[in-house]
Amino acid sequence: MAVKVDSEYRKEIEKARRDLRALISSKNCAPIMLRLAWHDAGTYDAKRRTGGPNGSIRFEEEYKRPANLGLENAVAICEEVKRKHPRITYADLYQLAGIVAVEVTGGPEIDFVPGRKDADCPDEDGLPDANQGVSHLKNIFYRMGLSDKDIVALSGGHTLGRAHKDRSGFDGPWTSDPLKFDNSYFVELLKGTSAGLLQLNTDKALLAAPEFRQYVESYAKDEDAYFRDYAVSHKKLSELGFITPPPKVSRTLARVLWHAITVAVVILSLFFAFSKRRQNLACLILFKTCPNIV
Ligand code: TBV
Repeated sequence: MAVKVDSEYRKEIEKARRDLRALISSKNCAPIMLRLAWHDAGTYDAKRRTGGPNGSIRFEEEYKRPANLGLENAVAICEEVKRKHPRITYADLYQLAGIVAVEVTGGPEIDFVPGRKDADCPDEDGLPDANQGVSHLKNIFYRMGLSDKDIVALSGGHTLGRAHKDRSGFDGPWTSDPLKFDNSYFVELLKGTSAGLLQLNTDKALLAAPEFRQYVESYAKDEDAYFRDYAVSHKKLSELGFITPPPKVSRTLARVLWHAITVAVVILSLFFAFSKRRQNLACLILFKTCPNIV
């Protein structure tokens, strides 16, 4: 299910993208915008087909939950953009904000497909708990239909931002440059806590399980590989439960193919009708239908 995306809607999206770039850069709020996009999407349940990126975090009941403390500010910042572009759904707006946050801090470009529908009530709770380890992390992400690779790639989102004592109770950033999106989260994670940077239980879990650790090691070595995988995982996260309309190219292709088939059928039937053995019959039909032709 999706909202109708016409050319006007696409234009509004591009204008909102520009507004978000300027707003996020001037307010230095990329980290909380990325967290907003993640917390709106991260409630998805693939089996029950509930939750997901549906704008439900705009409801007070949802943003006031302990796991979402601080996101009220991000919701308010997005409201400025919503006022200027009221047709854009909250669901699209929050995911666009997350993508722009990654882009303006130097991260990879992430493909954005518009058309998400807004929920009309809050989602059930369902985000992970920072104090738990490997199996909890897996349960939460598998419920969303995401993989071990997605878990590690998305965890690298902690390259941005910091924890706040008055929100989560934790304190400090994961990297030394929390406004730059790079692979330093993985580099720091492998170094351990000696540098005084933050590592939660869920961060450390990525070192404990070999199926996670292989990605941590490869991302720490190769930022390009990290960016490629991150862009894929982030797109998945931003589209959980959202049936994306087929891309424009394939719609055009389908139309061309349809015309080609029609033309082929007409040519073939003409060929059939005028082939030697049926010539008489064909002439007869032609004569009967339009006698003045001969
Ligand atoms: C902040 C932990 C993106 N994440 C953040 C905080 C904590 C966690 C600090 C909140 C605060 O005090 O302000 C405690 N968030 C978690 C944990 C989970 C979680 C343990 C469960 C798995 N985080 C994240 C993903 C993404 C983020 C998948 C984005 C793709 N989170 C994020 C940013 C910030 C936090 C950018 O969860 C900084 C915000 C899987 C700021 O600076 O205000 C990595 C993973 O969901 C843990």
